[in-house]
Amino acid sequence: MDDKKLIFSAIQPTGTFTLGNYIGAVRNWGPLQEQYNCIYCVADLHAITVKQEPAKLRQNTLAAYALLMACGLDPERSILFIQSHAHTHNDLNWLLCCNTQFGELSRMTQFKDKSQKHPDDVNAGLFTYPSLMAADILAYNADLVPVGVDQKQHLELARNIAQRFNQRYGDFFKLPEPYITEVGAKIMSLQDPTKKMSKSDENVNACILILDDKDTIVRKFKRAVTDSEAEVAFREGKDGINNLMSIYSCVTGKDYAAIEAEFAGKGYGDFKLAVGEAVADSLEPVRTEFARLINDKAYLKDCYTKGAEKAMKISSRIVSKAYHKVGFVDRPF
Ligand code: AQP
Repeated sequence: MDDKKLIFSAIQPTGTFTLGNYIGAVRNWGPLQEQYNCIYCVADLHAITVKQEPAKLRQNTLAAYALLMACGLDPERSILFIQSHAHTHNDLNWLLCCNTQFGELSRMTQFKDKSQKHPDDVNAGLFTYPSLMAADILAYNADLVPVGVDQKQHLELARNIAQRFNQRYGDFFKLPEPYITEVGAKIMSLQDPTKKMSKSDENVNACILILDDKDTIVRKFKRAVTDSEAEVAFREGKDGINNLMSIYSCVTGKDYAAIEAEFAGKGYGDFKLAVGEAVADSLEPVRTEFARLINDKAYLKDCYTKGAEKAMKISSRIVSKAYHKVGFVDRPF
């Protein structure tokens, strides 16, 4: 690789991407290919920290891979692969687990949220998720990690783990920096705007899936929870409207003042319709490209095979060095 900075990011195939995943993360990944060396993966290992139906997981993983391409990731310009195809992530995870404290993992908001959501399956993988996430990033010595604001805490932990490893074994890992866009870093649920929009939300009206058709998108926005006022304005206490304004701003490029002026004297109904239509229109090219790609399984396989080969080439060198640092006898093969 040349001297461009290296970007790493990943997304779980726990369902079709939401508008939150798209605005907060994935749609920003394509343009980064211009300036950086980029490595992106479909994080199927992370997905099984919550129960998944095997056939559905396989299907969702391929769909997520095709969706990343439909959202602008080019497998010729980026390394685009499926996480479980690079065993180096798990190899490094063990070293990092042994450099991660129980207390640190217990403080993770995602662990607390997900263990509350799935009280019958608070498994060790869910607990050590941030260590595997650190391994994903450190296996490539990535400089920057584009994520939504909800992942910032995990990234800070990844830096602490890397720092601890470096202190014990000598400088080795780069400390990765988060790369978070200003607007749209956290898109909230349409049904409970105090909660983030999530793929795995059981309420179908809470999230916009990027493959939803236009009618569905418009209908979901019409049902979005707002407040009892009627003024389209961005202010404290108006969580629902603030969320819709942030979404509208992200897809149209208009700032809040322009949006307030556009909807002055109009009701929430007009505003919700405008947001729905703008979102649906902006997602149309993604839907069309996805429909084309998902039917070309041979092409997808060729892309993810080459992606895994490239990912393994970089990460196996770094992970072997980390194994050596820790004091393991070098692998004979
Ligand atoms: N609501 C959101 N707003 C902005 N960014 C978001 N991201 C997720 N939700 C929002 C960003 O999307 C990227 C990929 O996320 P992920 O699939 O790895 O895991 P997640 O954060 O747990 O996403 P979900 O949709 O909530 O999945 P489930 O329901 O399976 O847990 C990350 O960069 C994340 O910041």
